[in-house]
Amino acid sequence: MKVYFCGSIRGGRDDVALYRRIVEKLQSYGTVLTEHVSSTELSDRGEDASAAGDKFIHDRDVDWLRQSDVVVAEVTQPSLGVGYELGRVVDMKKKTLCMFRPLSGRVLSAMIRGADDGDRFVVRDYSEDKVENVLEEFFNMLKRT
Ligand code: 6IA
Repeated sequence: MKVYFCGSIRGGRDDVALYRRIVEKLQSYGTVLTEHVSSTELSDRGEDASAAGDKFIHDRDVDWLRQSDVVVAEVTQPSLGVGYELGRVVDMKKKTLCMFRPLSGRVLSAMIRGADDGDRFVVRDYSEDKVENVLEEFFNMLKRT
């Protein structure tokens, strides 16, 4: 199974330790195409991108999105890139889990919360200590469908 993980990069790297935990858990279910999103070496300036270029990153990521079987996004830290990826994914009709932490004090964008259709695109509120449980529930549900 190919899993595409979305998390904020230039939107801010506050949650990178949590992204790391999510990616580690996801690796027990399949290949994570976007492991670099959880890299602590990648800063919010994205300097490392200069060699590759933004067009390369965009085109490669959209291609990976197309190839993926499942998409998991941590959406607490607002990110234009993550929002864009989720919009594309809705059109691709992929199974998608968006994970949001209300304890952050933020309120999730209506365009993400409102896209929940209870089937293909689901939004789950969770707290940091439950991150592995949320992923287990989602992948167990996938096995049943
Ligand atoms: O707007 P943001 O930068 O917060 O968008 C983050 C989202 O866009 C992530 O879920 C990624 O999938 C994607 N994305 C944004 N920037 C990059 C990137 N930068 N590399 C890969 N995916 C990205 C440079 C990385 C470097 C190792 C070449």
